[in-house]
Amino acid sequence: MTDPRLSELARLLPDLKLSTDPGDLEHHGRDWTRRWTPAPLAVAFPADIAQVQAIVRWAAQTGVAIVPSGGRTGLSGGAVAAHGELVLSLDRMNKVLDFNPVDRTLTVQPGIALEAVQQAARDRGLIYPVDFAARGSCQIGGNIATNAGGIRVIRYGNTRQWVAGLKVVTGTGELLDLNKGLVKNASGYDLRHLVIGSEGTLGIVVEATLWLTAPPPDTQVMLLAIPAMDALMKVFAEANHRLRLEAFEFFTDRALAHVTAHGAQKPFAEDHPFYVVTEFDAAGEADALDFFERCVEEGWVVDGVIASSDAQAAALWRLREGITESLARYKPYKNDVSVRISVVPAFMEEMQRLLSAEYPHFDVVWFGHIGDGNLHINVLKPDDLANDTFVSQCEHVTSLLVETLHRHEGSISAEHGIGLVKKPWLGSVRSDAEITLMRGIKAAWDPRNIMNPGKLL
Ligand code: 2HG
Ligand code: ZN
Repeated sequence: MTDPRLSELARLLPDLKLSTDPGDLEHHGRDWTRRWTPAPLAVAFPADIAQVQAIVRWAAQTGVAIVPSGGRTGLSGGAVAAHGELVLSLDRMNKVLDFNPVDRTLTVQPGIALEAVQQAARDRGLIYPVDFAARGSCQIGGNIATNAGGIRVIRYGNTRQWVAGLKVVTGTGELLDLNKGLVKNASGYDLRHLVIGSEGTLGIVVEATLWLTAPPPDTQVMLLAIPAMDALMKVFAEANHRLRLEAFEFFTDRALAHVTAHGAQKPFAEDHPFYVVTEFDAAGEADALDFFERCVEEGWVVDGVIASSDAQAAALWRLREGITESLARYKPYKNDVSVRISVVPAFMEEMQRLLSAEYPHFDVVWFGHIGDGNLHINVLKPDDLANDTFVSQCEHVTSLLVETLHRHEGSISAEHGIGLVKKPWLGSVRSDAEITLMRGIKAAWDPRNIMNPGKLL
């Protein structure tokens, strides 16, 4: 530890695992955005809350910024450490601490993977229903810090809905114990909800109590081929009316081309412009057939398959969940937007028109949680285009998006957060008065500005 600030930290906490190994700095200094060169000062791996508090107090004294670090699967640069920050990894705080069958709560440390939380719930005959493709790598602390959404929001809501209590270390090193698992607690500002979605800028989640729920009855998974954009939301309205939906996800022919080139099985002999994967309670099997027949009669759906085994259901889901990975090698420029559900068709049509007029050479891949009005738009870099030109053209794409979203009263970030990537556009979704209040809140929780500075605000 040649840096005197690190020597001081090592002296204060002789048992703390602290690394300046170049491999660790590289690995823990970045998230899935891959846009910034990682350059943290060091990576700390605290083992308990007391160590987290001591690290934060040391940081407040020395002025070293902290980047809280979970699974770093984020797509907005929220967990990037590119300016000599201390990465505070929660990897070692990854245990289930308690289960209460009466409250139906699971208390966990923040570094536990989402998939392990889901498994712990299943082992106790219940479910933790927030779910998305990064489940194996992302951590619950990061899910809370970003209010993660995913593929079952339509049924269960975002992470926010499942957080019964939170322990948080603020920017002064103070430990807050928020809400303590209460269902009802009308005692003023709910600070728990301020922390959820704050992207590590207010404090570090060091323990979470999560609500669990009963598993749904058996579900069925269906893949539909859809011939035109305006049919998409008609199919959604019909499905939502007739079925008890668990998920309603869409992707385009471009997305399917990438995911099948990456190893997934092509589902239909013919190609179609749009596809929907939907999952719903199996109890409504007859309704599912009625729904399908109606959609076909109306010409909204031209082909479909219903999974007849768990393996087939998994294969259909892979078509949707494998998209991000299948695009990764193109270093896509990602956008994650939302509009009201009813506005989706008008917004998509307008945006498609603008993009094909201005950037006909771009491979633009649309997919996402269309039943929540949440669309992912990935722009892939053409091989023959210089990286700088690509980035500046993509920033222009984002400006087009921002204008179009503004007209349609949407948001520039639906579920991926603001981080570094969308920071220039925060003002397009939040008023000056809101941003002033947000800055005031940040200053109250983190007066030395050491908690993930430069992200979000
Ligand atoms: C998803 O819905 C994730 O699969 C990732 O939010 C989206 O890669 C993306 O743009
Ligand atoms: Zn998503």
